[in-house]
Amino acid sequence: MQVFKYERGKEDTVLNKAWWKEAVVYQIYPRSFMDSNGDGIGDLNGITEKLEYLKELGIDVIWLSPVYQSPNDDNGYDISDYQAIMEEFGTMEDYDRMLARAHELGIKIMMDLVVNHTSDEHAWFVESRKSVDNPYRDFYIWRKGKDGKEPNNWGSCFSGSAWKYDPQTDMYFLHLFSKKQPDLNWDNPKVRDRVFDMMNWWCEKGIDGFRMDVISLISKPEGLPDGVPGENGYADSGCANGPHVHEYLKEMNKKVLSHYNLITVGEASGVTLEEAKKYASADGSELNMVFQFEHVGSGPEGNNRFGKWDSHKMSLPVWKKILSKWQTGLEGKAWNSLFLANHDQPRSVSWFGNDSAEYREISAKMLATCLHMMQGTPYVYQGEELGMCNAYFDKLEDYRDIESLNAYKELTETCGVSHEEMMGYLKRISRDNARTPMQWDDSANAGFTTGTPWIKVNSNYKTVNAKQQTTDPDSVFSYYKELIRLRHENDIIVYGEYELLEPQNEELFIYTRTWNNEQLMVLCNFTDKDVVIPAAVMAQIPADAQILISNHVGNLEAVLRPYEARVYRYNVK
Ligand code: TEU
Ligand code: CA
Repeated sequence: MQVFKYERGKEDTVLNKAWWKEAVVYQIYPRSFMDSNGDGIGDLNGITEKLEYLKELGIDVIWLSPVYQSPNDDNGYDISDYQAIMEEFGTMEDYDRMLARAHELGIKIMMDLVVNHTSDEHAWFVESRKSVDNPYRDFYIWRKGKDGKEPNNWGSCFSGSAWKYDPQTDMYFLHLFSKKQPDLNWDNPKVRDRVFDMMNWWCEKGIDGFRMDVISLISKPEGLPDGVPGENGYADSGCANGPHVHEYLKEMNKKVLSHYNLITVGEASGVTLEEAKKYASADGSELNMVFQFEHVGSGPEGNNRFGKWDSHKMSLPVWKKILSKWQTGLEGKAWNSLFLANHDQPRSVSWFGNDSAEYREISAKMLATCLHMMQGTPYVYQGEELGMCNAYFDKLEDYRDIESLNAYKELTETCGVSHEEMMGYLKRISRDNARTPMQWDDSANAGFTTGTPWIKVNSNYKTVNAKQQTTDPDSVFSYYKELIRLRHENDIIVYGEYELLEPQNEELFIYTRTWNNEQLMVLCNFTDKDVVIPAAVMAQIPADAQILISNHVGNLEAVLRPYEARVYRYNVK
């Protein structure tokens, strides 16, 4: 296994350095990564086949979306056995082989830990629903109905009520996600112990970390009170950052995490800066870092009538303000994770950049520069390093995602949204945009499968694919490779202090990073026009400054070309 600087016990405590701060993570969504046996579904042997590709890219850690046994109501985020592999993905032997090969190549594996809920087919839930005095009854959250209706007005993240009636015992169980994802009762110490045992089992196997699914939701508010209902009649559960969440994470840290040298990241929708300082405190008592989602939402000006189904785009000043708040707010106190995309978001180049033939590549490189030069641990989502785009499916039948399909039904049937409007939302923000198969080459199905893929391949795979890009020094792939190399070689990119310049500028994102007596000036043009760099900024760049990286050749001194990104490096006193 690759040895990192600052392994456990060898951390540079004075400077607060850690290997996971210096690492770059790559997220794999296994179902869509590589199919090794022609059934149209990506699998573990497919991942093993492609590890060399990731080695070439230079990443340190893979975040593996769930590969556990699952009936796939939510593509593996509904787990029926935490210690078994999903049949479609392979066997535990395949898993062990993948892990061993990754370690040989110096790549670490971070598992997706989905423990806010299980599948309703998990043995615990099968028992739990049998009777009110079953030993597993209190593993889940059961309540009596109120006046023949649900126990409260909480809505599920996947439409409809967050409660499902179970005739067996004439009671309802809570499911913040789909009906097949009942929420675990974290207030029950037995639940916590079973989860911690399972985590220790994976750690003993030699895995290197956990990405914790909706970990901010595990502690439910006392008395499960009604919330303020929205347009569809349901309220937000208000479970984010619940009363005991930090207590439970400290317990997890004590009983599991602190015994191993792990990378840990909590998915924390609804997290505030103050809360993040607790989850990801530099004192190491909970997790290494969290994912916050403020910068990938529709922003304070979005109308939020239908939750995420809103195509408002934040203005650049608002977006910069949010990202900068997280940069400076956590400085020295906690640690950021940096991402623009994942399996729940649209493709970054389609949402934040410009995916037209003319600007796709250069804007993808600009976005990468803007993100990877910040302080935090960067996450690359599969295909992002190729500049893969949204699927833009025209037909509802092409969508697979439970969130998209349920929302289509609810919004068109009960909220008065037209078919056309909803199809527009789906094209922009359906999770399936990120879930089309990885584009390996220009052969049939982009080289992902020899069979029929479980979801359609993006029609642009003949021009956008890994085979073409790995050999092209000017490709988006090669650019990512360079960004990753630079981060590994320059402490300033990892640890430098961040400062935003020109906050009101509507076209340019400009910031500095300062470390010891060096500074980086990061300049990004978010428009398809030439933009003049403000004179005050130019004045700060000394004549002998070097260009560390740029996505444009033949830079003009005081002008940024459409989607140009340029990073200067120079000494400061
Ligand atoms: O997502 C958590 C989450 O908050 C989602 O509801 C998110 O807001 C939504 O997908 C955005 O459209 C995690 C996983 O990342 C997601 O894939 C799962 O479906 C979900 O938890 C349930 O496990
Ligand atoms: Ca397969």
